[in-house]
Amino acid sequence: MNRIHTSLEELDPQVHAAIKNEERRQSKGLELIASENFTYRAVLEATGSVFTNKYAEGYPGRRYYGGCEFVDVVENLAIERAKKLFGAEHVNVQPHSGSQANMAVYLTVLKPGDTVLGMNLSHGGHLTHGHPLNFSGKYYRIVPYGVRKDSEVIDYDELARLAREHKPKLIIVGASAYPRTIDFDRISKAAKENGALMMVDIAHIAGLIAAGVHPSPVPYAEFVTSTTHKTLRGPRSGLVMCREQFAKDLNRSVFPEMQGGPLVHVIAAKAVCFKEAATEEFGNYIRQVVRNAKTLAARIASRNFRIVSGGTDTHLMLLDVFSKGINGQQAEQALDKAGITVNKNAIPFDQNPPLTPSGIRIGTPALTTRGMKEAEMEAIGDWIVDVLDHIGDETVQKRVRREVETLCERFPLY
Ligand code: DSN
Repeated sequence: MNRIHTSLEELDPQVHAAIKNEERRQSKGLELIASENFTYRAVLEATGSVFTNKYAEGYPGRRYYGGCEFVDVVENLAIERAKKLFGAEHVNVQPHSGSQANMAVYLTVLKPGDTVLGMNLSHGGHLTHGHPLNFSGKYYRIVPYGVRKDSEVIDYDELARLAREHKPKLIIVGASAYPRTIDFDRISKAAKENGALMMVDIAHIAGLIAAGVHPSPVPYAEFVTSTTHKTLRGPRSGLVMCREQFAKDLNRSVFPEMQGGPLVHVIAAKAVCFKEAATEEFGNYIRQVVRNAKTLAARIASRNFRIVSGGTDTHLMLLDVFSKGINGQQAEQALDKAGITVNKNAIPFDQNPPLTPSGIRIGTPALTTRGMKEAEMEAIGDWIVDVLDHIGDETVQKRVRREVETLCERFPLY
């Protein structure tokens, strides 16, 4: 028998078992990592489709390989749907990830050594917005901006001052651990006054923007980048939107400058997720994500935990666990034992190192996909505090784990 017809279970029992175990882990635990979600079965089907076999360097209608007629169908669908969803003039759906979406923009408008303003990673920014160990921090001169110490909200005045002082070529906006609405209008004024271009990375809040729950940066920024697997609930991937005037240069930066063949199976899945994100049902989902986050934050705060910036406007919150004498790593590990998955995270002006930071980040997109609502968030808030208030107490962890598993049985995955 031709080995390509053999099932995964038979062909590779070890990989098959790991996938089955991961299915079990995902369904029996509470997934509160703010950047994760449970995607559609349809997206899993598309990413597991025969498009994985296809090379398609180039763009629709202009490929370097034959046999691309159906590739063009899915890429055009993805482009047109994303344009409509976000009101963008031009979209490139080929970046394999959010990092590559950002790199494509930098390659389009920057030269090595150019000055860029980006949000400090320790204030909620992202690795690819200029961290010294990332390509963005190595090839460009990064001037970091951050949040105010008193409010823990972006210091827009300081950002404008830095723009005046450094005259950056590009201002990068967007964050991976920032719970408040971002004022794109205000930042775009600072950009325009100082001759800077603006790029907004909406990876975390793309679903909120698609649903109209967070203001859109598209009217303000020359470039908008995103991932598609967080609040958008699609496949693990990226995209770039830009003004028409940059379209040709951006396309050239993605291919051939940065990538070779696109992942067509993932582009097909992106098309599916953009279609769904335009529906009323998705809007209802996102509104529930935000209600859930607000409820969870309020419940945790009511039990004397400090929430960074006092709460959330979005799908995520940062919890200052160091104010209770524990670090983020201890908190992450204790919650893990209780079946609750979060990630340790720096908080603004953190006094502790990145591997043992002062906070944890908690988000509601995945549990909301499972159908959980305010009542479940209140119970989960109590369990989180019970575990953290009794750090290292295995009896509490085991009790919470049992309650978590009972709750998960009521909200089956797939
Ligand atoms: N690693 C992602 C997150 O967790 O926010 C961002 O790339």
